[in-house]
Amino acid sequence: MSHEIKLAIKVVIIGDGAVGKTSLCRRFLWKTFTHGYKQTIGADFYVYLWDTYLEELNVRVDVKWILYDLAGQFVTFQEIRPQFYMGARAALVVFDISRPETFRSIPIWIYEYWKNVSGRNMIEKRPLVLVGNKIDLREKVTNSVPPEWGKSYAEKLTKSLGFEVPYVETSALYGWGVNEAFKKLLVAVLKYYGLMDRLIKIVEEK
Ligand code: G3D
Ligand code: MG
Repeated sequence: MSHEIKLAIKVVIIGDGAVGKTSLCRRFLWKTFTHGYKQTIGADFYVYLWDTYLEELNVRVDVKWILYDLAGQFVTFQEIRPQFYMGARAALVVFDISRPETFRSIPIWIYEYWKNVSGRNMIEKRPLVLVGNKIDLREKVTNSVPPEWGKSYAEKLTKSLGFEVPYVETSALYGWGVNEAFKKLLVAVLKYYGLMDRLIKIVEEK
């Protein structure tokens, strides 16, 4: 018999403009979703119910994803930035493998996420998944970011943080790796907040 847990997770999708944040959300949300566009807060906001199965634990997880997707107006957005991040349990930090400068911005985005997430003006190092998007363009550009760069940066973060930061490559265009990115994000959240241990206990007790 499998077990079921339910949880709601607020996630921020961050990274430079045009790396594919909105496309990744849309690709992930293909089944059922509600979409409320809030121009005044400079972000798109989606709620998506995702019923998934974690093979390792024989557990069904019923997730309510609350996705905050930063819209284009970078400058206008500066003042309300803290509200966007506040309370996020995790982040998808996205770059475009066909534009190396978007990879170099990653530390700035991570810092901004950690700085604003607690709402108490202090750094709180919460979980994230690093996403290299647009891998369908890898053969088409000359100076693409190789997979090793993404992997090695995620490994560096993992070592310094003491919790795993996965690296996933995606193509929002073709749907490659998108579900995997969200599954890794889910496991990262379960591990970081101690829910994985509780789940293992529940499964073992049965
Ligand atoms: P953003 O939300 O991060 O700003 P968008 O990015 O999702 O709006 O995407 C920016 C552009 O990149 C769009 O181009 C989109 O179609 C394209 N794009 C997003 N993901 C992929 C991908 O995986 N592969 C490729 N080849 N293109 C992608 P347009 O020209 O449609 O505005
Ligand atoms: Mg967008």
